[in-house]
Amino acid sequence: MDPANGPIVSMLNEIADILEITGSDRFRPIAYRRAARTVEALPRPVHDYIREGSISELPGVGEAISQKISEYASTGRLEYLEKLRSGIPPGLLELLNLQEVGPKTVGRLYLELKITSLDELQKACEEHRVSKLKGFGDKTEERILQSIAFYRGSSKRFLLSEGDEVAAEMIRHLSGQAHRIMAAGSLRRRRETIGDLDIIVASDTPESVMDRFVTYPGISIVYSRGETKSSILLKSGLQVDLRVVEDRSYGAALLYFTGSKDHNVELRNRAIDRGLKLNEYSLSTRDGEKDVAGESEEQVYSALGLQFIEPELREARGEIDAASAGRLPHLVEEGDIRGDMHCHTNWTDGSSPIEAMIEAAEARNYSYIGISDHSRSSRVARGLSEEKMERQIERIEKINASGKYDITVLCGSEVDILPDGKLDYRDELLSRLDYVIGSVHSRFNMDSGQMTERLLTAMSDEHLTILGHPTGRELGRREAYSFSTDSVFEEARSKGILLEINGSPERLDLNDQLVMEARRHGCAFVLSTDSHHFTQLSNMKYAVAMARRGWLEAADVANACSEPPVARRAGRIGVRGQ
Ligand code: DGT
Ligand code: CA
Ligand code: CA
Ligand code: ZN
Repeated sequence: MDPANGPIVSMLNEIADILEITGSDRFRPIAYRRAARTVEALPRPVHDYIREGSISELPGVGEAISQKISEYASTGRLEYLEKLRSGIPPGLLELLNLQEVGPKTVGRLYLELKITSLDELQKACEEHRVSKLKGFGDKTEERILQSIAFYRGSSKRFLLSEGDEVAAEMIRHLSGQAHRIMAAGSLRRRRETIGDLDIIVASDTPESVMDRFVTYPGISIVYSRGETKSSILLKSGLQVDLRVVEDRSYGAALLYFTGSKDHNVELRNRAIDRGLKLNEYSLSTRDGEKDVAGESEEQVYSALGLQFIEPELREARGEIDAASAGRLPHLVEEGDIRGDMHCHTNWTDGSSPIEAMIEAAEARNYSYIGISDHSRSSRVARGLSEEKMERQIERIEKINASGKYDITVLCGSEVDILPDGKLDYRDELLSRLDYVIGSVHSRFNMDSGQMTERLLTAMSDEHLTILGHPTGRELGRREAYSFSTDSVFEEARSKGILLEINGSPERLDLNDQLVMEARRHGCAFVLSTDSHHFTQLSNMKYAVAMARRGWLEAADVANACSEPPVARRAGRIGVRGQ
């Protein structure tokens, strides 16, 4: 999505939510959601379409909605929405953040139990008033309570992708005042979520940097404003810490504020062992008289007798010993990736046509792209019937034969792993596909034994190429389902089934910890985006981030090879150990 369109999409969805909560109309919410999807898929800012006068011609955006978009785009507010908001208690909308609760449920909780906030909902569940409602039961009540706790616990951290957006804007905002500038902290280490943002600036005029910092748009509170150190809270709830240092300390400061804390502790001890002192200003002699290094991180690591350690590895997981022995892995890079194997199109729940996905893959200089729409049981995702799947295979054969594109287009499918472990298409159809991603999209709450059986059954199907988003977790929304990673990773290794590292920002699945665990089993991986729009192919960087944090090299990654990972059984996957 074009970032400028984000607020408009939220605005349209909020209107739909409120209309649905109040139940005043059945069709208007659908219209607003459709318009939101249209705006989300626009390649350019909405302002351009308003200027060109083409806004009301977009699919699903009629006269009434286009007027609202224009009002919001030009004034930053919408009278209609403010009126809607004032008609319901303000706490109701927060309930929509709960995984178990949609707008219709919120409406019923409000009308039938007078529930207007998270606290009241929790109380009502604890007093078993919710399970008395028609269509609700003890189980639902239990699940609502769990999602309240989960939401409360997780809402304090931000997605890495959200941090990236703010960091990029902040760097743009400050760059006129800085010699050098970088986001440090967990963001630079590419952790899956970030607690706050840490920005390091090298400048001779710290005062002007601070002046500029506190004019950042979207500030809610200025916590502190000092000579070299300031902190703000943004309206989104994200805190930003800023440090300004001299050029000669930039590397030492970057190192210190990139962390992790445990990595820093090990580095400082190593400095002490060598009669040196390391802090955020420099690496110096013990008495602090003479600086040994400080301008760059490379200098500091080298003066400590270490290879340069990539930020993603700085988690005190053995990287300092490895760097000392000259045995750090040569981490996989985004530029190593030759193709994306997990892409949805407007044949199912994606919003771009096949051709747009291919062109986006070409623009990334890939050698191949795999189309993997949903299978028939994924009803919400408009999964393809067997007939439609066959038509898509033919369509992609035609596209390849046309010679219109330089890259190879593969026809795969993201096939549901059904509750009994069977794959969602008949064998004959599966064998016509170039490859099969098997994913769990239903019945997440099985116990660990059942879920392990389910996955192992799916993996015993010779058509399965890739295990998709293997744990099913969605950050801040749904926890991983439980299964024996030992059994599943062992089976993946022995059968040569690839484990997906899904780079969709709210999935990041496998995450870094599980990547490490699977790597120890000797598994091979595929890095993909699960794109539902052609712009999302750029999420590959998040899959790469998890891979790097899991110490993977290009040789561990099937789609870092020029041959696409398709013919698993024929042993053509060019991956280490296969
Ligand atoms: P976060 O924000 O929770 O996602 O995680 P970080 O790693 O960004 O942590 P943060 O923002 O508290 O601090 C940034 C870095 O500054 C941290 O990774 C290491 C360094 N740092 C902060 N406090 C300390 C400390 O007390 N001792 C040491 N050695 N380093 C610290
Ligand atoms: Ca931080
Ligand atoms: Ca911080
Ligand atoms: Zn999926």
